[in-house]
Amino acid sequence: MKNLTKSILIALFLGIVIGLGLNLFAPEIFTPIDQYFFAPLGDIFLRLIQMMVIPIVFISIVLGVANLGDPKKLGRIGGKTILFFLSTTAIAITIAMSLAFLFQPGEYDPDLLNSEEATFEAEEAPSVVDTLINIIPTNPIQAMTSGEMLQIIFFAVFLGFGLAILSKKTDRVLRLFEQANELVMYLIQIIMYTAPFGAFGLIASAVGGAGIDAIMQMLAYFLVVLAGLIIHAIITYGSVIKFMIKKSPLWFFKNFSPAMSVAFGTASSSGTLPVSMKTAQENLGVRKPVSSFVQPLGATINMDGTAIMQGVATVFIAQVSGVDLTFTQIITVVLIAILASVGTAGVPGVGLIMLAMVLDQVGLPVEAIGLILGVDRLLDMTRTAVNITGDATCALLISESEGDVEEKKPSISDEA
Ligand code: DAS
Repeated sequence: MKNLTKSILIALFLGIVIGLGLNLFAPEIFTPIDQYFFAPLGDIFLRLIQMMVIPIVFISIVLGVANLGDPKKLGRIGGKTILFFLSTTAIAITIAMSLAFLFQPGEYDPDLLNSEEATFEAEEAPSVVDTLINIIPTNPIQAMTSGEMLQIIFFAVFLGFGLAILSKKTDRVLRLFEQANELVMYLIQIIMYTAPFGAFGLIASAVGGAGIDAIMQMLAYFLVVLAGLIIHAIITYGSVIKFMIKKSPLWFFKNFSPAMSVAFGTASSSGTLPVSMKTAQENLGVRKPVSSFVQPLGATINMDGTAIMQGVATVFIAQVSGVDLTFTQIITVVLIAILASVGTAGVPGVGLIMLAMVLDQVGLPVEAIGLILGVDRLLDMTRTAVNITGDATCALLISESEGDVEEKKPSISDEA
């Protein structure tokens, strides 16, 4: 897995250079190359890992909950997980809005709102109450075929709970899930060999498609979001790792880097789940039952990186629109952004759908999202890497606090 990061980073670097190079010097041939080479490379890899998401989420949660055994332990882990997710997301959006008020990215080009890009059609985002009720699947098989992550998670927890209580009576079923988990993890290992090719195609297509001018025009906004993401990852997660988990943040980020690079390449927390769970278990020593409960849940409801984009984007769009956000509006943005991330699975671009909901709640022009669309894919890749890092930090913290971390020599010294 260690060499995987290196090969993905090399692939990403080549993709950026070639994508930008074509966009700048040979735009006329970028489109056919993108259509017949970059995009298919990226799509093939994305589809391969997305193929494994439902199996790994369902099997590992059933297994994780069944192995936790004690329902009280499940309740304790669930409570700690939700508390961690909500508090780190609140910190994330506070960092984001503070940076946006400090650096005022929307003040650099006030007539941006009149540009033709400011036209974005908002999609209907689910209300929080509907989201909570809809977590219970009326048809678990249909939930799996339609990829309703929260419903799949609910059913898997329920099934695992039953296995834990019935114990000996259903040990063959448990054994079946254990063998299925081994099989799925092996298949993921094979798929990961294609990651560098997929990452190359995805980044070349994204960078070549956005072009240097879109990035330059939105540079202020782009840099403020990037700063928020980096600060949150290093300060917030770094502090939890150092002062609560008592590990070296460098050790953590080095060992989790294979998953972060896949998340960056795919811009999909759910799609990266198979890799992020495997990396957390094998490289960070997170116990399987905790990893397979916390990380799938986190990939769906915990999106700190997304909350950071939403915080900066809301202030940016308010500034571009000449609107001074009131304190109440700011609190509303924080709460809506936290709640908005609950009901949507971690797939590319979901953050923008939720941003439309946030803007709508505070009366800001939703069509202004069109301004940030050009650079959103690159920011989506970065914020997705932050999203899954928050999930892994939570999983390691809880695994340690439950005293169940597998005693495994980390692949890189933790004295780093
Ligand atoms: N791409 C989403 C994810 O997978 C994040 C986002 O769209 O903001 O986490």
